[in-house]
Amino acid sequence: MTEFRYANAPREMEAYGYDRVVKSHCRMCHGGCGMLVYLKDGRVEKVGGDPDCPISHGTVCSKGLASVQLAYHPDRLTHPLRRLGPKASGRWERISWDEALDTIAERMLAYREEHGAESVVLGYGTGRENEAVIYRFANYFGSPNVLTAGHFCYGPRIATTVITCGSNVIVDYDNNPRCIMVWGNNVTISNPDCYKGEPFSQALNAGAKLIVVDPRLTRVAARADIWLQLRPGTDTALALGMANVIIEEELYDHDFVANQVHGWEEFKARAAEYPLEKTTEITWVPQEKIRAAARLFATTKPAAVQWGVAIEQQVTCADNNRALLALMGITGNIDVPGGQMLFKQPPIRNVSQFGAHKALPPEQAAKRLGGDVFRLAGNFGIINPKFVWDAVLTEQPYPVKMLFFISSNPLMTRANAREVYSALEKVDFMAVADFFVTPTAELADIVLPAATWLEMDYIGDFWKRHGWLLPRRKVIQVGECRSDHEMLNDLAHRVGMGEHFWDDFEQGLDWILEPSGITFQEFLQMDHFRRAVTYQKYLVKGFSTPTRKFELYSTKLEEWGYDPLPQYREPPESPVSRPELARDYPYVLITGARQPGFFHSENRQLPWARELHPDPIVEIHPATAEKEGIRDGDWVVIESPRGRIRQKAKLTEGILPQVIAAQHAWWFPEKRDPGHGWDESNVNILIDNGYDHCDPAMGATSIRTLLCKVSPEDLRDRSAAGDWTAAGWDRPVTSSDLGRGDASARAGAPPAGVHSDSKEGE
Ligand SMILES: Nc1nc2c(c(=O)[nH]1)N[C@H]1C(S)=C(S)[C@@H](COP(=O)(O)OP(=O)(O)OC[C@H]3O[C@@H](n4cnc5c(=O)[nH]c(N)nc54)[C@H](O)[C@@H]3O)O[C@H]1N2
Ligand SMILES: Nc1nc2c(c(=O)[nH]1)N[C@H]1C(S)=C(S)[C@@H](COP(=O)(O)OP(=O)(O)OC[C@H]3O[C@@H](n4cnc5c(=O)[nH]c(N)nc54)[C@H](O)[C@@H]3O)O[C@H]1N2
Ligand code: SF4
Ligand SMILES: [Mo]
Repeated sequence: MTEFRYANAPREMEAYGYDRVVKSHCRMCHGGCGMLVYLKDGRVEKVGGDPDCPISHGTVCSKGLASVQLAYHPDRLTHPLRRLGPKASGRWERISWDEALDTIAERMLAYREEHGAESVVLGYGTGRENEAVIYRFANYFGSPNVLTAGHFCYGPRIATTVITCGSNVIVDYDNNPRCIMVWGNNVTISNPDCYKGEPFSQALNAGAKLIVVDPRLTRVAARADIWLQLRPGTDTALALGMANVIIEEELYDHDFVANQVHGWEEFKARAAEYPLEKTTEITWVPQEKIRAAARLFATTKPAAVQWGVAIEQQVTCADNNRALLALMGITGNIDVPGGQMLFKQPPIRNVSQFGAHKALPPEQAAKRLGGDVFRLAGNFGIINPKFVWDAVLTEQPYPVKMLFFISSNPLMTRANAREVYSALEKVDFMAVADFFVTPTAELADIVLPAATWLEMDYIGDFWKRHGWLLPRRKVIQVGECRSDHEMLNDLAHRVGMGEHFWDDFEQGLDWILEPSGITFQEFLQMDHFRRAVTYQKYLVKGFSTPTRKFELYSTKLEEWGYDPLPQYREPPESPVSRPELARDYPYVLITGARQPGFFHSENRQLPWARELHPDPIVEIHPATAEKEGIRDGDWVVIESPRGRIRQKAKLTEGILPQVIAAQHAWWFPEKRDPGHGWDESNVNILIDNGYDHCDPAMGATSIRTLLCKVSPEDLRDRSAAGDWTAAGWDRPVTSSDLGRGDASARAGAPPAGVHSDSKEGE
């Protein structure tokens, strides 16, 4: 195994008695940060940032630092389990890998035989670099149904960029944008997808102007030249209002518009529907601020939009994306240095080739759940989860008999959690691969122990659009844990698909790298690599779209029966669209803003992460709190027409009085009953997942804008609510609840380095 020399490593090894320092690549989130892993007596003692990493430059976040606490957590699954009692009884027995995989294989084959391959649904949540192997498995098996978070996360950015300009657009931080417009993103906390907070912060330090579009005063918003505190869910209107200013004031890039775009006149007419007065009325952002932001963005070159998931989790998901793409395009910032890059993949087999999408027979692809309803999503193989729950619960349009979740906790992370519970409870057979027995896994028949990034060899970041590849190196083995790649490779042989897989998964990694002429073993000798970056490729070949132009007017959306131009639509549940409901539920609820330390439902068991956030927090404006009789730190009840949950109030002037922001994915691993408090503070209980609450093209569920009310928790009321467990109710979580003694003693002290999120104090 390659061991690396970084300036301080030998000194640290000597001073602290480490045996080895190994360079690897973190994956406590979507990945991206180079890590140095310090080992002693075969155990990982600590991890720290790798200063040579071209993406993170030595910085790491609080989740990355807690990797060791995850790997050696006393509650971790270390061998496969089979459920003994009824679902959620918490009774399990240890079984061997052979027994577990044989049982899963037997069930898969039987369901395929009886109900068709489509009755077996594989699922994952957010991107964890196992997607390609999961798709490969499903495609060769013949199931068109891979359930992901892609309907409302990142999938929309991929789908809309592909139809508009051929590929996802990435901010070119290497060439210092002079103006950055952060839209629905909190990059220094979330470090998502292709981005880390560090290069963004460096661009600001180098003098970039900053515009932030966010209903909450984030730390990034606090640094902004202009902060547009919009009404949640009104992004398309705001973007079109800005486009209108840019067009009216002739601030657009005349050359790009004349030569590269399709549908300029139509787009101009659409933008003209959003004069400032109307835009302000819809968005609640003052006219002069919209005008100032439009001018700043259009006149500072190069400029880029750093967009986030908030724009996707709305009914105007696709139109939000397309309106922002229009702003990037008409200001001439596409594929220019310091603007919005269209990167080229390194010469390897990419995720789509590895995923073997062509192997799925067309008659099976045609059976994809909801593929003909949300047609933009359907064309990218993306499913809205409700179709799966419906197919389990009603057997329409056909029965789904088996769910196999590999890295997902849908009970905590999908809208209408009570419906999710019913589906997981009813489904004939369910397997889950995870690090812990989560509330979702408690409903499974078989649970498989997954390996963390410290326990696997892999090609880091190979799905991303920034073009870098970094080796991930296996340094430890914990129990019988196996990577998702290895377990699926093994399972593939057991369901008769061995010819499309490998004797050993390392051969699969060789196959990915083959076009570049190196093997995985040779890759392990390298730090990283990337294809040379080139700009303005469209000047030679045009854009990879049907018209070869940058499509302001989408010919694909038109073909699929949608409005080819972005258009604002009022959220289905807002004070404007539902004034009567708003009398009882007067506040606009946004959910899910990312927290340092946690990754969705993950890390609640890790002491370093939980210490940052012991309790679920809901942000409320002081004036609203006063009106509702709520004090800072009170437990409050948040209610929507679907149900109620409890979180702890944090009063802040950084939010509008009409808006409430609740955290998502909260469960309580320290509660030892099999429910682990999944329905106490789970904001997804409040959220409607009906098809009318989804984007018509992408199927994105509106989870950022709904109506709610808040009130102080009535203690008598609480004991009457039978569905809330009482264990651990009033006392703060303690380290012994989390099994801390064991894990943190082994984890050692945090290493030096910039913790891009842990300073935020949000
Ligand atoms: N209300 C609301 N809900 C949301 C959001 C929101 O903003 N608001 N955000 C949504 C978004 S954007 C997303 S992407 C989804 C995420 O949804 P999920 O991906 O389902 O969320 P996680 O809680 O991260 O669940 C992942 C599970 O996989 C396990 N795991 C982690 N890594 C691995 C691995 O390598 N292998 C295996 N086998 N298991 C692993 C973890 O222990 C965890 O239990 O949540 C969505 N839910
Ligand atoms: N620490 C941590 N990091 C994460 C994750 C995590 O769970 N924890 N999850 C990962 C995943 S899967 C994803 S998708 C990314 C997401 O990362 P981001 O895109 O940064 O997403 P959020 O922090 O959820 O939301 C960003 C901002 O959008 C604002 N917002 C809410 N509603 C609206 C709206 O209607 N319009 C606008 N313009 N803004 C709005 C919120 O106030 C918030 O500050 O983070 C990834 N990284
Ligand atoms: S942002 Fe944090 S969790 Fe994500 S790769 Fe970097 S250190 Fe790891
Ligand atoms: Mo996500």
